[in-house]
Amino acid sequence: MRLHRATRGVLTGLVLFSLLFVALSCSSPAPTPAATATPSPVLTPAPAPSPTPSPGPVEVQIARFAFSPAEISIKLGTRVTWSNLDATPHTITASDKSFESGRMEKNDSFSYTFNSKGTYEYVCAYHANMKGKVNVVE
Ligand SMILES: [Cu+2]
Repeated sequence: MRLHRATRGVLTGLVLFSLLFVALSCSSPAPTPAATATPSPVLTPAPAPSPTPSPGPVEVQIARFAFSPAEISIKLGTRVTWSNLDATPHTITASDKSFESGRMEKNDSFSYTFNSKGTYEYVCAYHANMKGKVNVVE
């Protein structure tokens, strides 16, 4: 009898507790504060590269024992960069000796800025059949 009463008491407690819980959860929702507009860090765009009046650089690849493109026409003051993609070493050797890269291993690059008008022929010092030409115009 005592046990039964105790059980009833526990059950009543449970019911009351659940009711209380339901009542609490059903109570009118407290006004949640509007999400405060925290100033998120503004991503400032990277400064635009200053306009360069000089013509852009020109790339020439050295691949499979050939210059590509083999002949280019550029404006005065243009910087040309040759990159050796071959596993074999090459050179950029001007016929008039105005520029000379020296031995270029794979992935080496060599740059030269053409500040005089004219036609520049060049070869690879190791492979005479590798020929290239740079036409420098105004
Ligand atoms: Cu070569």
